[in-house]
Amino acid sequence: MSGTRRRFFRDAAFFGAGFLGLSEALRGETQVSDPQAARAIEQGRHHSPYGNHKKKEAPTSGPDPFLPMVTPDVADLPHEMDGGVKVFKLVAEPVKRKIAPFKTIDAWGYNGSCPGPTIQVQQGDRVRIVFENKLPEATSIHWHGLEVPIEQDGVPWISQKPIAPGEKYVYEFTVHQEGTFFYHSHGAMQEMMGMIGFFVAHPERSYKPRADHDFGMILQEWAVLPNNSVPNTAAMEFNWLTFNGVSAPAITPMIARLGSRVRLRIVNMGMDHHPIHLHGNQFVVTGTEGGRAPESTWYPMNTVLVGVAQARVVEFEAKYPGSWMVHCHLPHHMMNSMMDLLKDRAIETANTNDAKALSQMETLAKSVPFEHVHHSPIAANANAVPGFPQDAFMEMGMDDAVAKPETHGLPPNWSAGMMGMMTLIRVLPDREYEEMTQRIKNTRTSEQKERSHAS
Ligand SMILES: [Cu+2]
Repeated sequence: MSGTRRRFFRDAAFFGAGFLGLSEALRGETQVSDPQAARAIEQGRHHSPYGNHKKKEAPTSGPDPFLPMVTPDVADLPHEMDGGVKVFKLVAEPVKRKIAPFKTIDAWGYNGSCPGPTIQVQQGDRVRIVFENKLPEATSIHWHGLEVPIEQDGVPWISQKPIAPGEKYVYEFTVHQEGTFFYHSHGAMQEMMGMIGFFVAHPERSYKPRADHDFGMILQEWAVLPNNSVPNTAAMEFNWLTFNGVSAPAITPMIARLGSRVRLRIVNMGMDHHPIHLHGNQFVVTGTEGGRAPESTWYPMNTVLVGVAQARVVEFEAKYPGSWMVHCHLPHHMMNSMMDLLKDRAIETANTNDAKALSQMETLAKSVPFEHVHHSPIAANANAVPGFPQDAFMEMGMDDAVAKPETHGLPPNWSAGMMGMMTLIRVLPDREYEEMTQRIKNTRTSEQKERSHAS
């Protein structure tokens, strides 16, 4: 038994049982090789608001196959099997995250990613997360929404000792729920440095109706001063808003087939609440951070408020072709920080003529790695109108800088209309959908080849 393992058992015993007064029978049972036995041990320890709905008769067949969720711009965390246990390796570490073509921040995340890689399991799975702390300070992981034994809850000093820099720690539990959960550091400042990732538990028996596409989005806010790369985690005002760690227009659009049913899982890990709006369609909320909602509670809407620490799962029938916006509707969350381009300069748009402002913009544009596309037309007397300009100088077209297979075929200067928490769900008819998925596959394959050549 390694030192880490020994320490784990000692701590689990101290915090999980002795400290909290749990019965002897539960102590030290967190690591078992037989998932069935583990499940039996944990049964009866969880209470659901709907009653003891998890007590089910012996399964006659295995769990239904499930459709994995896609997290745009974030990878899945792979796992290995140890007997019947799914084993994941998660490393907390500093991460450089390019949130816009001209802005890279020093965030903290997991396995080189911020947000951390997506963990996908199935209801009933026994899961082990071998965790390593490569941060310069102590941390722990909380499994948000999951009903796990107290010694797995990841709260420093309450349910475990903080995990010191360089230390490993093993979490292990049975996932008896289904739904959209997430993992995060239980330190408030670390949360605001980006330490969160999806933990999706697919149901043992498929949801009805079945979805054909399943996408996940994590909402985050950042306060990063111009010429700076480190987020100010004490700030209450945010100048960068991201989906899955990227700001529009750099966010990868979602691709769906016309006529399909689309599921969108949205998780908020920030300081603000975000009303997430879908254009051109109505959706229903089919789940929360607590799991699937009964169909009798579904009603049509197109804007769902995702509060801090909440998850909202929405579904809709993609029956209209087009590139439909999915965005936060808070006006200040539909912007990027222009200040990063201006640095210590100011554009004198409010009290000067268009020509001067334009020449300033062009000078600025030369200093950043994309071409500034001419802004939308303005009236000849624009400067005589009180309040001008509002959006006239906001838009920054950067189609080439953010081009990827998923943006293929969008109209020229599409990127000028997108900033902040904003992305597209592109609903494509069969043939275009097939072409698009092939294009994506080809690009990813050649990227993989390039990577393996380089390493
Ligand atoms: Cu918002």
